[in-house]
Amino acid sequence: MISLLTYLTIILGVVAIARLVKVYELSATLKGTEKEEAVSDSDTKFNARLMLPFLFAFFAFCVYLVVSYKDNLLPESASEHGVEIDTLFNFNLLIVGIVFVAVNVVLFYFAYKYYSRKGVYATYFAHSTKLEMIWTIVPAIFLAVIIIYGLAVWNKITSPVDSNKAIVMELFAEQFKWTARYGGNDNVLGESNYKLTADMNPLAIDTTDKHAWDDKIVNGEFHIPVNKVVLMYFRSKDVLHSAYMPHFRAQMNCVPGMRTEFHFTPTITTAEMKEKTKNPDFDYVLLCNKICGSTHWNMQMKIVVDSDADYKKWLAEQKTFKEKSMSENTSENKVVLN
Ligand SMILES: [Cu+2]
Repeated sequence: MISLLTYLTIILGVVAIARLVKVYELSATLKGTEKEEAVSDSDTKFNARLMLPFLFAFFAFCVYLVVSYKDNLLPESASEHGVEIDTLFNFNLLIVGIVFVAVNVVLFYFAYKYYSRKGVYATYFAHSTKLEMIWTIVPAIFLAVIIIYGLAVWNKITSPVDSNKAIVMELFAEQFKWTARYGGNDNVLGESNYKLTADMNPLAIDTTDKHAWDDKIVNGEFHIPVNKVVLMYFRSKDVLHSAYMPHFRAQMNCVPGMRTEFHFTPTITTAEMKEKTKNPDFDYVLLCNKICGSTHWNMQMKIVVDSDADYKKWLAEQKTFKEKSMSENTSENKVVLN
């Protein structure tokens, strides 16, 4: 019923506007002020002059937006490749910024300078090869630079890493929490398979794989050492999630049924960052960056970047998969480890 009324209102509104235009045209014909005279020369000139203040107001507004929202941009990068990503973004922003300013200045200045005057006509030409060449080749060069530079950075960031030289770990996503798993003493993650998902085995770990037994399983917060390559694998139990670690400029989708990966090197410890930001409450954070359900907004985990010694100490205190399975499972539905 409401939608029918809405349609009727719109249709009647259009009819009313059409009738009003007709009335205006008729009255103009009767007064003999048809066509060009409908907009006087002084009106045109006034509009042309408004273009310049509008241009300045527009740029002033842009500057105001940048200044007032700049604190909401990404915080300082705390990973090796993050610095390169920031440089790449700033380079892109610079090029786009220059074009943005140039185009708008020319747009409004021309509208101001070349307003319609009686007896003055624009030069007409059908084709200019030179002009076509300029506006094809110049943007092509800039786009090529942006794309080649971007690809080079991306290839560097995603190039394979030797897992023997990295801390191997996994982030497991489910509605609505994260679980971290470390390779343990052998630094190898036990095999997993989504088909093994069960109440007593929520991470779907293959309990027959001996590599899994010493894996460390952690909730609430996870630690990583500074200046070491961290090789992360990502899995999901239910729907698409995305592991987002803004300070490390790292984000990777967690896809049900498959395993994704990313590696990075943290460069600033949590303690150093607390000092740098003069914020004693500062913490690195892992967020979910795919809207995955009702409490997606609170799907997060604290990350602590430690010195190597502190990291090892913390990890030694964490329970292994085997210990956890033994202590948490009741006798009748125990995960069988053999
Ligand atoms: Cu999520």
